[in-house]
Amino acid sequence: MNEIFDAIKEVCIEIKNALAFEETNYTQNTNSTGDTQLALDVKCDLMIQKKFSKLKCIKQIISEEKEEPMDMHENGEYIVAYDPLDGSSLVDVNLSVGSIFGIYKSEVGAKNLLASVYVVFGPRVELVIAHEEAKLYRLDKNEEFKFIKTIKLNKKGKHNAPGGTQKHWEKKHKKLIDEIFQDGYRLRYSGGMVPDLHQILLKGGGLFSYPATSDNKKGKLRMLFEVFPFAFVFEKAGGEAIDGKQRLLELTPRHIHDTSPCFFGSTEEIKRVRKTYE
Ligand code: AFP
Repeated sequence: MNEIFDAIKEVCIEIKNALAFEETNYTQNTNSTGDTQLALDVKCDLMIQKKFSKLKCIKQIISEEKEEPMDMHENGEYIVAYDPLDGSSLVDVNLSVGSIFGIYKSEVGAKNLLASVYVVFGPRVELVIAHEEAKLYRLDKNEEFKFIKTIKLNKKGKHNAPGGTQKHWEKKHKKLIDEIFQDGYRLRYSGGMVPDLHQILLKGGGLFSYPATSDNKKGKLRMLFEVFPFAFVFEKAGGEAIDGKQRLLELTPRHIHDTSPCFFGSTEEIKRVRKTYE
């Protein structure tokens, strides 16, 4: 597994450089969930594919930017599902974006998730590896990742990141979010899942939500590439991650690009979500 972590550390330096200088033009193509692909999305996907193709321990890769899984090494024991550049639509407005990886044993599925990694490309490049614990690393001037700290969430936070188009929210969801703001929580939502969740993790807690909406009954965020890896991080950091009722890491996608409503937070906030959605 460490060689996969090392490969991710290497490739995200290439992605950092591509983000700084590459054009942000769109291609003619759309990915499996209908997003028009940026040339950068495709470029980052190919960088990761090339890097993982050299690791004999990887049996298969599944990318948000690819229609189907791609076989790598027959005797490999791991499947890596990844979102090469999450929040890519924010690059041309110079906001933080990220990459997300889920490392699965033998076959994909929440119960086979062994570890997850996400990278934040912001003023600094930071990387979180969740295995036994959730650990934060930061890229230093020698382009090496230095360990910073083990991430531990408080029982209750003060930040609220409410996703989804508000006019399509269910009434009960709007009531939940309004009450949380009434209790003095601050709005922290950039439209990039990686920096938004990173802020809640590093600031000790709060709530990120992307619910089912009237225009998106199954939510927007993808289980294998986005939802499961972050659910793993939040649980390792002492928080919780649910779909409103059930632990996200108990869900089983029927298709590799399936999405799910999702709520990530510290325990007090998730308790409020459960009460709303019971
Ligand atoms: P893009 O990758 O298309 O920029 O979408 C980003 C994202 O998948 C996730 O990072 C955000 O939390 C969410 O979508 C933002 O969705 P809304 O634009 O509907 O708020």
